[in-house]
Amino acid sequence: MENVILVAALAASVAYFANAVTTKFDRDGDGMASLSELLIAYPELKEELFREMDTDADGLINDEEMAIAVDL
Ligand SMILES: [Ca+2]
Ligand SMILES: [Ca+2]
Repeated sequence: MENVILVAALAASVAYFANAVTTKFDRDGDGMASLSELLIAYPELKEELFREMDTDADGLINDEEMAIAVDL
């Protein structure tokens, strides 16, 4: 039971961290990071890598996709 609580707390903190990261990149306030927004922070970012991060291929990195990316 304690493990379940620990995992839940861990997942919540990762989600919070990813949300903070996404918000940090977000310039237009839509809560998601576009390729151009990420390029401001990471001019070296390859479009190929962005496409890999963008698992639902909508052209934007949401919190969930950011969480997967930062967990690499
Ligand atoms: Ca945005
Ligand atoms: Ca996406």
